[in-house]
Amino acid sequence: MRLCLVGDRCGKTSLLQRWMHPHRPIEPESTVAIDLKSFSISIDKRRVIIRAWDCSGSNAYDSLLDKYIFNSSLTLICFDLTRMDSWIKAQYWIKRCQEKPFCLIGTKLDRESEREVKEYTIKQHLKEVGFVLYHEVSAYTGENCTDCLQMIVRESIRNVDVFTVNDFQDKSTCFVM
Ligand SMILES: Nc1nc2c(ncn2[C@@H]2O[C@H](COP(=O)(O)OP(=O)(O)OP(=O)(O)O)[C@@H](O)[C@H]2O)c(=O)[nH]1
Ligand SMILES: [Mg+2]
Repeated sequence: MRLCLVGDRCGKTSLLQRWMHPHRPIEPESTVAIDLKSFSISIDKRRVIIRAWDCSGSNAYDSLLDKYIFNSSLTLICFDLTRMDSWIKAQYWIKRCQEKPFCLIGTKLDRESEREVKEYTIKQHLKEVGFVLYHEVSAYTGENCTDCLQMIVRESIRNVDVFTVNDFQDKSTCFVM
């Protein structure tokens, strides 16, 4: 399954680190251009391989990202719940990704007291653009991270073909392309 993470400097790499290594401390470094990360998740007795394009939040790379978005099963549009400018950038990505499936993710839920983007504002906007998946997570505490990933994978499995690779002894192994 191919994911593409976009959004400004809001915690995309940290979220991926949390998904890949649930028990390790987060050690993010600002991403230069685009990183490819691969990991797997067990879901409904299947092993799903995930390949994630982790895109830099710097505006300098925005023009390069169309082909990664186009070639992904799902784009994860991320934004920082504690910064209004991050939400404005997310709205830009929502407009740009409207032709493809996407999911919206609000980060830094652990800083709820500093929240600038109200849930009501987000939901109103989502109503205007039609139904999209929306999650709020904290990579720091791990809150909602696993649930969010499971829902993303389940939703993608419903939308794309699933191939069982016959070469594998374990017939429960599935690759979602
Ligand atoms: N409080 C809090 N801070 C976070 C969380 N996730 C990330 N951060 C902080 O947010 C900053 C950016 O994190 P990154 O994971 O590098 O963000 P990014 O979106 O990958 O950034 P770029 O690669 O530059 O686009 C770092 O200082 C992180 O420590 C979180 O869940 N809670
Ligand atoms: Mg990054």
